Amino acid sequence: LSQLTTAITQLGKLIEEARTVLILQPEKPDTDSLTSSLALEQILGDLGKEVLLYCKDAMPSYISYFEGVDRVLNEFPSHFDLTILVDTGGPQQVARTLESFQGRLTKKPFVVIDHHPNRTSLPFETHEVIDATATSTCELVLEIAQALSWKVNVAAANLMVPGILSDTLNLSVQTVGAKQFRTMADLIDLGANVYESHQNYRKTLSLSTDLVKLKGRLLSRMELFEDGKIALITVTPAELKEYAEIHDPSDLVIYDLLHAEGVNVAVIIRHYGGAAEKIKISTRANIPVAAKACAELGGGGHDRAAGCQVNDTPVSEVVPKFVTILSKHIRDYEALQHSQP
Ligand SMILES: [Mn+2]
Repeated sequence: LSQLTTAITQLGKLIEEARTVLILQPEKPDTDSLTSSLALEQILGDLGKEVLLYCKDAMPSYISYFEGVDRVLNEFPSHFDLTILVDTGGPQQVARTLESFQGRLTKKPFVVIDHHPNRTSLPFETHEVIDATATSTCELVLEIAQALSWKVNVAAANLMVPGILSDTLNLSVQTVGAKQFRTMADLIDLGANVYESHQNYRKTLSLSTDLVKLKGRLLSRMELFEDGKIALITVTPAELKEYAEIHDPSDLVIYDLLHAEGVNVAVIIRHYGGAAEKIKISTRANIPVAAKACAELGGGGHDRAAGCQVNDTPVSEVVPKFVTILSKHIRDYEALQHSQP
């Protein structure tokens, strides 16, 4: 507790001394990184600060419905007194950002506000405001605002709700406890409309009839391996050419595979083709085998969500090769479960 309290107090002083604050998001931004940035923009704006938002990558379309998304600059600002990096677990999530701007960023105080439990520090001096028990950066932002008696306006409260809902899968993950429900209750007291937040999200899930048809075609090609524990779909170069820019075909079906009875691992093979025969593999798993399997082909990720890329190998060889690797890890995991009392 005391370390976080001290860090928050120091953050308060740094903010007091700054006139212009740059809020930086990780590459591959998500709902929590964007909404925590926009909420901080509101809160610091009310404190009289000039707030600039930057992200090295463009905001993906699935989060572009938030008001203020257009204020995230795609050009690095020339002047700021302080940087706050949000929702970033380590330097690999800002590798390209640091490659371009580390020299300019490190001339001024650099704050990290984050909640990832497995963190790697950045390769320069930072003021870390970390709460690994927070389930989202938005939750931590409210904690900070309350500790420093910063005013949280209705817009800020409305922005923090979707950040929390998205990182906790609608308050349904194991790490959610009374604290997260209290945070939500506090946000409602501050004027947030939770129903509207769900409605806005549900609107983003609607698909064009064309994509519904693609989804049907992809699902009808599902292949099963390893006694039905692995479900796999290959997306063709023609389908990727037509749809990859509109909607990731993998996102369209991967959870349907994972939710099929008996399936432990869902695999989407994106076959881009071309001269290099580029193939990208995405896996989602109910058991912790995804990262281990993908690592064998030079990829990585999390226990239950990982990916890898293979070049110069025909898809007809890649599929059985990856299925064999995955099957071995599934059996290893099952053997381990059976050996435990
Ligand atoms: Mn987060």
